[in-house]
Amino acid sequence: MIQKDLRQAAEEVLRRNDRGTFTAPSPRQYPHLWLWDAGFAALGWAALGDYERAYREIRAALRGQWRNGMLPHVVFYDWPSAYFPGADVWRSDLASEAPAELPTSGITQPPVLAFVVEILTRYDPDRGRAAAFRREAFPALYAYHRWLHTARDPEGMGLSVLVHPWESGMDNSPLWDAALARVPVGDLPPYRRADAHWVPEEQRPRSADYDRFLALILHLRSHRYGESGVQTSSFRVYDILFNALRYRSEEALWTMAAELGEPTGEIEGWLARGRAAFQAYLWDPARGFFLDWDAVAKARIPVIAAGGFLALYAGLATPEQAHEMVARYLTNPEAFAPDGGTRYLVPTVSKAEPGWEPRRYWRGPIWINLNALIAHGLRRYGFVDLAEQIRADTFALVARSGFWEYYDPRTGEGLGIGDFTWSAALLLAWDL
Ligand code: 9YW
Repeated sequence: MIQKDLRQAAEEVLRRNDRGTFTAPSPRQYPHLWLWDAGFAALGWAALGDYERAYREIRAALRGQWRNGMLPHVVFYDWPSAYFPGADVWRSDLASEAPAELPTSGITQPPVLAFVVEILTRYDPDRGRAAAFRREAFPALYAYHRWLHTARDPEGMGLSVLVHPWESGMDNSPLWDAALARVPVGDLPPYRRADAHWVPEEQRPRSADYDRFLALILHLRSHRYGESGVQTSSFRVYDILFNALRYRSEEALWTMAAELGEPTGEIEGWLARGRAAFQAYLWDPARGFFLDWDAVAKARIPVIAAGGFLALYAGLATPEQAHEMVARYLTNPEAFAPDGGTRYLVPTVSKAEPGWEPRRYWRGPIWINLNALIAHGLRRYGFVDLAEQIRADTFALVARSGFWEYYDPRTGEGLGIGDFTWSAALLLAWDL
């Protein structure tokens, strides 16, 4: 159970960040709709009992859908703003598939919406409303997953390829260092980042990263966000977190399809191929961990990052693999576990990685969305005490510092932007 004062504080964050149609991840730093943030925010609204508001959040995300099925990672409600790169950089109007009236980005983000919708409609006490919302959301979710399996599986891997680090949700993770280093920067137009205005620079991605983030957008834009841009992108990776969440969402899609009397055969094919691909390409027997795959280098990415544990969330690890990952890494003080230097679970990246930086964004700090998903996965495999330790650590971080974007695993200090939506939403929805 969540303490009353924490619950109230979390509710206040959601209400402050509520823009009516959508919930800004942070009104100053991220003033538009982000795809996976919208999923987590919807869970928060549901935990407050406001299912109407939760469904409105999902509708706002789905309104950004492209005609080819893609759900963009940013929908630019409330544009213009100081956010960089804004709608004027993305120029979704260049793509014939994009919605005409609503500017969006041209890439996607981790596919959480289908499992979020399944959870919302499972708990909604108004069964008629829940059934109607499933019926309403299902076609868009299905089209999105079909896009993930076609446009985003050009090699027939059974996995979806990412063509921008932002699609992973973990922008500057050390996972991408080698792949990003190969991205040609060329002549970039001059640009001004807005992010470092609100947050100390040492906690944000470096400017060399932003140059490459922008160069990748310009490449995809020059192909009008079509499939030729995906196939020729100098950054192409198969990520565990993304594909595990895709799998979990497709289990949810299957459940919804079965209940709605829709065909389930195609989804069963996706699930079977996804499960096989995790074992064939992503499990690294020597390291005893799931590793991302670099499609340009044609090699596994030898970085131990917390996203690997999401294979447990999706039930994609064998019991033996789960035990090995936990024993070798999660409970190992040289990797993720507290060692006196760090005091909380789960740093985003193993401390043994040369790229580990405990205060810099996705390179080491603790993120509450990953903690919530990892704890769920651990419970699924019977690691109940460890799941409880992550819950206790997460609640302690918030009680100590408030609802920050991320936290220093050594001190518990809040980092990035404050009053961050998903930190509040997932505390409320921890048990959903
Ligand atoms: C950006 C909104 C987003 C998150 C991402 C996170 C960050 C930066 O903020 O992205 O400018 O898009 O990395 O996961 O969805 O909270």
